[in-house]
Amino acid sequence: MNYRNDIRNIAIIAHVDHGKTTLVDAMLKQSKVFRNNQAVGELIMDSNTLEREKGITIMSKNTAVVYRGVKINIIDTPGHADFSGEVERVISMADGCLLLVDSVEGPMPQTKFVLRHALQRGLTIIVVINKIDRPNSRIAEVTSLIQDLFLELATDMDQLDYHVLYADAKEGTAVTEPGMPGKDISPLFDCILANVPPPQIESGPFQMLVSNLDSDSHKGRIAIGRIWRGKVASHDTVVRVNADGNMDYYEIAEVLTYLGLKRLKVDQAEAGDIVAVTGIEKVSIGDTIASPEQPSALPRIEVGEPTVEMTFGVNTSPFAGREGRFCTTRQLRKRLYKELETNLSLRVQDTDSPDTFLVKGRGELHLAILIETMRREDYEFEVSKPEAITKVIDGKLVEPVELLTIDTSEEYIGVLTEMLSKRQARMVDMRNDGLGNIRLVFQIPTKGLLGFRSSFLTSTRGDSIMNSVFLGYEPLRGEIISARNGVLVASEPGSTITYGLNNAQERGLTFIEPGTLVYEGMIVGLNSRLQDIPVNVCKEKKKTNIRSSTSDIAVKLTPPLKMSLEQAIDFVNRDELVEVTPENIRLRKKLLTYSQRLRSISATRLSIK
Ligand SMILES: Nc1nc2c(ncn2[C@@H]2O[C@H](COP(=O)(O)OP(=O)(O)OP(=O)(O)O)[C@@H](O)[C@H]2O)c(=O)[nH]1
Ligand SMILES: [Mg+2]
Repeated sequence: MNYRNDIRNIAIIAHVDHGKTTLVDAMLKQSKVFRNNQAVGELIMDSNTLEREKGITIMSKNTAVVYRGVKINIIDTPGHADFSGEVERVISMADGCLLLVDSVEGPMPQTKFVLRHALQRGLTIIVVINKIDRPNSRIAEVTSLIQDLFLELATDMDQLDYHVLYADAKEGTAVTEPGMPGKDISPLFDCILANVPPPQIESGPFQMLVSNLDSDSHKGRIAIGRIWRGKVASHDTVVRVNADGNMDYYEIAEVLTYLGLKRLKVDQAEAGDIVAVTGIEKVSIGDTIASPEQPSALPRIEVGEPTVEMTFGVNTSPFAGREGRFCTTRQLRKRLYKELETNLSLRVQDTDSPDTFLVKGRGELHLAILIETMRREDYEFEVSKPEAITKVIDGKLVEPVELLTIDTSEEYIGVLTEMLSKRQARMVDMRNDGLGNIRLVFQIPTKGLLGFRSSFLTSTRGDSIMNSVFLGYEPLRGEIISARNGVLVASEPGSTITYGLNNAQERGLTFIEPGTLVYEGMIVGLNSRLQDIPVNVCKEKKKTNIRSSTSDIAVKLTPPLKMSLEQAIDFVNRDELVEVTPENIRLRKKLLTYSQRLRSISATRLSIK
């Protein structure tokens, strides 16, 4: 075995928001990959529009810096549990990981998930306690909690011998001892060079595993991955081995390596490096690209199973086809199946209805991001309420269960525990830091968590944080009765009028403004009672000849409650749908007319009897 001393490959892993992408900023800025006058901003690697809007990383991405003559390939990963598949997908390119932990929050559920994964793969871990500048940072306590986590998860003794650094990623500094004044990020670079093993390489013909895909309008599809054996140059003939073990031949067009935010064209690249190659039009993640001399496949990338499913269907509302460019079954189907090439933890299935597809993901956010992406690409479609995916293990029907962590204050303990017990949650831990900050930990079936986020945010007035990670499967328990109130349903099509909306506001909250086009069966508000009721929001005030002194005073409407896509998905019940178009997100009943809904209710009652 040989080593490439001129390279280190590291992945940055952590719980959501602990500062991974900010740390990459610091490494990039210090290694002077930008021109002096270049305005680069923050969270440089979060380049996708949705990532910038939401301030979270959704997709793993590669970059590289050179420090003391050594190239450090860096892989930034997302911290949100719904995108765990991204971490599982790229971690195989690395030999070491930087495990970031927020100096206030300490290790969180996703910290444990990613650390377990990295340790199982035998990667060298460097712990970086980040955000040490935060006023209430508790470095000593967090250090000991991390130690406990290693004791629990380590698969061999050597793994307990990890290095710890302390960073203020925002400032771009890292130190080896707490309390030391920070100068720059070089202690982190030095630690990486000294402790992360250089890539081991096998000699022999070329072999690489495709861990990521990109595309370019000129270069076509770009396959990204680590070279495990041999070398590759442009014009080389290679074999692609796909999931079924089938092989086809291609000629490599270009070989590119990473530096800063750029990909540089190189004559050739060798084992140990992370490269991007073009010219292989039909490549998928997990495929092996190898020399025809020895075209053996590397083990494919395994990612965890999806836990939540919902249907995506052709828009069947009376407004269908008005706002989107891609609205047909064929277009919807093609787009969904294309997503599978890069979104490894997603599954798509045809259903009995040719216009509807079952889409399975790792959580509501995972599916919501796909919906939002498609909407921005001009697709129009409808989606159902997300449901937890049950399966059969050893002849028993089981359902996914998650660990839910809530950081809140004392005053909300009562309301939260009551809400959660209705959702079949069981409290497993409660900690008070003595200052009124509480951390509650629950075990909860995924189905209980669906639809919880919006009521959580309203009942804690937005100042609590919730996080959940997949735990495993447990025998299926009974249904959860929906705690949501009924809805206000438009009874007539037309354009909404202040007068009609004002009448609706006497019944509950409304979701739309005057002048909005509605159709019969569209949901326009939330009732203050449990039943759904039809309301005519297009109703005009009757004109009379007699002017009354009071009734003509302009009515003042309460501003409507506008839902985001995620809130809309979280809100709907089984007999409802979310209509998604590039311009609007509408909520509707599946059955549009009042008489259809009445008939369906009496049919259900009859079948219960
Ligand atoms: N005070 C302080 N804030 C920091 C530090 N590092 C990051 N932040 C802030 O923490 C927030 C989250 O930072 P990100 O770098 O996006 O975190 P992340 O781990 O990449 O998040 P995900 O990719 O979504 O999991 C941002 O508002 C940063 O400005 C730090 O050292 N100190
Ligand atoms: Mg990030």
